[in-house]
Amino acid sequence: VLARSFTEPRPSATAVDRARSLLERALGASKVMTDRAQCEPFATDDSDVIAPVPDAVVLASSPEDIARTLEIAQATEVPVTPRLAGTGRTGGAVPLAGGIVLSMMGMAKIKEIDRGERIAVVEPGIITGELHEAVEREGLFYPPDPNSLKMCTIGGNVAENAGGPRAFKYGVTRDYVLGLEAVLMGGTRLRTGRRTAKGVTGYDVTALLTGSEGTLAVFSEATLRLVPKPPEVGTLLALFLDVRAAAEAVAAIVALGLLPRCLELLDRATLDAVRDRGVSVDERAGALLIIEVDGDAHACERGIEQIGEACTQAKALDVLVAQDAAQRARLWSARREMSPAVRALARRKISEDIVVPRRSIAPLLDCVARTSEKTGIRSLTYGHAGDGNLHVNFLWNEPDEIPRVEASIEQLFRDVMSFGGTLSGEHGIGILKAPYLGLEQSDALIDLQVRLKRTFDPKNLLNPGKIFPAAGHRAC
Ligand code: LAC
Ligand code: ZN
Repeated sequence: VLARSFTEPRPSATAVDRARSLLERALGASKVMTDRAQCEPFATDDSDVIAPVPDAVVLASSPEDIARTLEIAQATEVPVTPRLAGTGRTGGAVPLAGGIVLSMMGMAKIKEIDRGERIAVVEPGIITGELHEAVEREGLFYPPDPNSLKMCTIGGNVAENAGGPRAFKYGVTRDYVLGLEAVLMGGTRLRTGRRTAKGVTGYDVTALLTGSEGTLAVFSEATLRLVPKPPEVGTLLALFLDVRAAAEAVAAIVALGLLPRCLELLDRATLDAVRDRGVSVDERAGALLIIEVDGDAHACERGIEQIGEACTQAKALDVLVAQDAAQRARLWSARREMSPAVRALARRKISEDIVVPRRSIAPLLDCVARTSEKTGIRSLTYGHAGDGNLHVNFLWNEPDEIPRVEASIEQLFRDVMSFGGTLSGEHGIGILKAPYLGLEQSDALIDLQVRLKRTFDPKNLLNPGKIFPAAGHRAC
């Protein structure tokens, strides 16, 4: 009841019946679920958005299954929503119009790891953390590391252009997608991109599809760029009196041209939540940075030294260096405890993923504090400070607080815009941010994207209701 529900126009009962029987005939009954109880888990994802229960769930195990499903969806005019692990934060995988959910979780193979060319060819359902382990066994490295990496999949990461702590040094998913095998509405299969180190042929359709949030095409395969595995990793934890001091340290580290692979910030409220979970953090600390460097032993040592120096100059209360892997794991415990710690604070939370220029981190956090004071909605912030990418979380308990949560979110986005920032650094727009797209993008730019969407999906059947603000689809 506390979650927010949204809907899009539903397909007719006749269209649904036709689609179900065509799908069963084309794919076999074992790959098509139509039982309401079986379909119910596919109505939500990690965003807490509640959508209608889909009319059918297709469990694809091949590109042909995807193509047939998209052909039938087009012919019967039944909407279709692609889905993988459902770990998304903005409702990208929820079927706002009911219809068909198309799951690629059954396509989870690593088809190839080419050490010489440093590429991996994978199916969309491979778990990101499993890909990490497989390529690292070969001395290679796939940097994008969303914090849900034990559950989320490469297909979902590509659809959302996911990031993670290591994005500060290494960039996000899009920086590693060389090519895709994609299936279009109607069932056309095509390959985009390349498997060579360089290549500029034609428009960069691979980049367009990456981050298209399941609205343009469905992926059946991805060709990923890998890098050599860094031989050593060093981790530091720096404690500060407040976020202003921590933000100054972030600015100093960036200005010195130091390039740690992670530069993570936790604010006071987040630290308190972590302390509540029994993780001991120096009581004086009102902010904390987790900083990680990688490279050869010499580079790590030098990086740790320089970063430690920069933190001390920025008035760090304490700088701790992990001496071994076990200590390193302990230092990360504060970061890992975060999501359960924050979830325990209230019955509902929403985690935004705004980005501001790094110099605006402290002023933005002042704005957030003022907004919380005004609306009475509790907030806390942590995130990828090196990128200026912050997870501002709003927490609430009762449905009657939702209008004030909405007001807090809108104020946050307006403040972010005033600093020259962006609405989303890694979670996408989905449904939750669609009403605010116009705060950042001009009508002309939104219109261009809507026309692109129409080119790919003229009947608006592929993941309808996402990204673009549409009148009347918002109901709390
Ligand atoms: C994180 C997710 C919320 O960084 O993006 O923890
Ligand atoms: Zn994040």
